[in-house]
Amino acid sequence: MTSVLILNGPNLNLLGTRRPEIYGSATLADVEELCRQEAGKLGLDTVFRQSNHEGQLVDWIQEAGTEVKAGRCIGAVLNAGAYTHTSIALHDAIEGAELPVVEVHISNVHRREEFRHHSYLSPVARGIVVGFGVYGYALAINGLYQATRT
Ligand code: CA2
Repeated sequence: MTSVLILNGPNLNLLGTRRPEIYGSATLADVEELCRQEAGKLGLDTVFRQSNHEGQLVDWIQEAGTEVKAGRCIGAVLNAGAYTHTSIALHDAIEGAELPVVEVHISNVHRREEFRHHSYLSPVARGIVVGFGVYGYALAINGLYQATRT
């Protein structure tokens, strides 16, 4: 069965425990379930991961590139958290792996602090979903599916 990778970066394990005014009340486990439901409708398996470590995310992106080339995965939905705004390593990993990525942010980063307005990942992403809460993950899975099927 073909899979979709859902990657979550630093502090997203705290979802639903603090800052509900920004991130809502869903936990990361709720997001995983939402992704499973949405991917299931498209006939896709879900691989759902979170790490607070940049290098771990790089490793997963590289592995996903291999899976895509083997036809076992359509690409990744990536909420890289704060690494979005800092990480040339993640930019290079996505580019190097030729991994189809949809960048997702729960909050509308453009309505927030200036330092959240720039993304190192957007130039190498197939698409971007921001500001729709955790429902953005469902939108991103659908967008990735449409963008990669030919
Ligand atoms: O809006 C998003 O999804 C973000 O990627 C979330 C990141 C933030 O650094 C980005 O600028 C935008 C932060 C994730 C941390 O989430 C927390 C959840 C609950 C309590 C504390 C942090």
